[in-house]
Amino acid sequence: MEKIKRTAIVDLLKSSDYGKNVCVKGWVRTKRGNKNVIFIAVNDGSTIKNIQIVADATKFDENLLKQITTGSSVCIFGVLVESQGSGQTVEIHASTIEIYGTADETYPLQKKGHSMEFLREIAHLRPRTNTFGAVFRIRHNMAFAIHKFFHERGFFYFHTPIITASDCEGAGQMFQVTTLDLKNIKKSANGEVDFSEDFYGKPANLTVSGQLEGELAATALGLIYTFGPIFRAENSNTLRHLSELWMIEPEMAFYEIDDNMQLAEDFIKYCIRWALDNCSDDIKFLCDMFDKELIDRLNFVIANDFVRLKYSEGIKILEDAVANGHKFEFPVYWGTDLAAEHERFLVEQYFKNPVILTDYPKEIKSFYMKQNDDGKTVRAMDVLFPKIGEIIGGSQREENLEKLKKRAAEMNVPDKDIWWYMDTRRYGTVPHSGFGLGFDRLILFVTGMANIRDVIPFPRTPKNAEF
Ligand code: AMO
Repeated sequence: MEKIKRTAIVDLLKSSDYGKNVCVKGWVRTKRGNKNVIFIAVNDGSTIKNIQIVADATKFDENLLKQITTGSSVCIFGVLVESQGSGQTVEIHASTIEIYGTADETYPLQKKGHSMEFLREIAHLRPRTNTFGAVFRIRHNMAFAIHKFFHERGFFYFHTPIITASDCEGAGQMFQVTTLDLKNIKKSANGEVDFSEDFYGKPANLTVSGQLEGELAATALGLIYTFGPIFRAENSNTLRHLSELWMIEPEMAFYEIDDNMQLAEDFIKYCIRWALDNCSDDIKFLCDMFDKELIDRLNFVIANDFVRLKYSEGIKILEDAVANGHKFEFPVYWGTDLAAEHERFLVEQYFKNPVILTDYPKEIKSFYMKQNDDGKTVRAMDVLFPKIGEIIGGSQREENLEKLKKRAAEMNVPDKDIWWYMDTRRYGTVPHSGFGLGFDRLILFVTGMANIRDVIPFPRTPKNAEF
């Protein structure tokens, strides 16, 4: 007999080929029944839904049936049948059952309703839960939507390096990469480490951003984006910070700040629309389980224009709130870097809408941002989101070589580290802009999860690099 190939459960559940012989492979979620009939719920990860297997208990070996426990893996052949029970349209009446691997009572995912903290301790197994299956399927779909969005608009995916010898982005502390023997470091007479012996012959780090190299590409290919892991060694133990995160950084020649803002808004809305259209089962599950307002919030963001506001106007609103008795933990004044509580006040209480805040004081932003004529502010833009705070940071770039050099010197960025970056301004400089979207924060928003550690398979945070 010709061997029947396995069909994914997502496809079986859509099928109406009643009477067809099919094969399903997956992991047992639950088993119930009596001495005559057994019902087994099997999941193979292709969808949040299980398929129900119905087995005539009298036709199978008792020992085999005993081994079908939660967590065990099975290969089942049977006939696809229209289901009589509620909750599913089809089921499989089993003819043969093979056990690939058993799972005994020590399998940690026996009961329903584990805490998120407990599941983080077993991050190697948590993808087998409904919640994490949903989150990681959505994560995949978001990555796909991102490539699709940029590809459709003529952007090129450009690979920027993960190891870098320059430390000029100033976005956060860096992880050093070295092959030096840490137990036996050679030092010069003045106590400095001799990096000539190190792998690259000089200090090297994991990158905090692909932007600077992205600008090299944009000033050649026009429209590019990067999408990869970046690393920040800040000691931030919050619900929104990772030390290893994924970032998307588009960079566009001939774009000014308004074009940059429009792209950022279109981009986020496209991704959210994609999630609603293509991950509806998973989003509905997360909405029902964790965050009843999730779907409404996603639809709201798509339907409404983001507010565009200058930093100075934002400060004014916050100062007025303080004058009217609103209490913030951190002080509000022109020149301060906004804290999450300030950003969330603007977004969640004042405008009740995503906000793009622009034209920040130059002192709190990077050297490469385009300087405004007022001499005080730069053409920066941060996109602030409900529940998340800052989801995007970006700017129009300073394209004038002399102005850029002056600002780099003021901010102590050594010329020897960025001579290659300066060449973009030296030869055929153009107005250009870009931004960085935190992929994990986007997933946080789209899934409605509360903690960024629960939207990346294996989170890296201070004192935590298990698995
Ligand atoms: P920035 O430093 O603002 O921009 O970062 C861009 C976005 O990345 C996300 N993000 C983080 N997410 C989780 N954990 C972290 N530790 C973390 N740090 C940043 C946020 C943030 O908005 N190259 C510039 C942008 C530019 O001007 O193009 C950059 O790196 O969502």
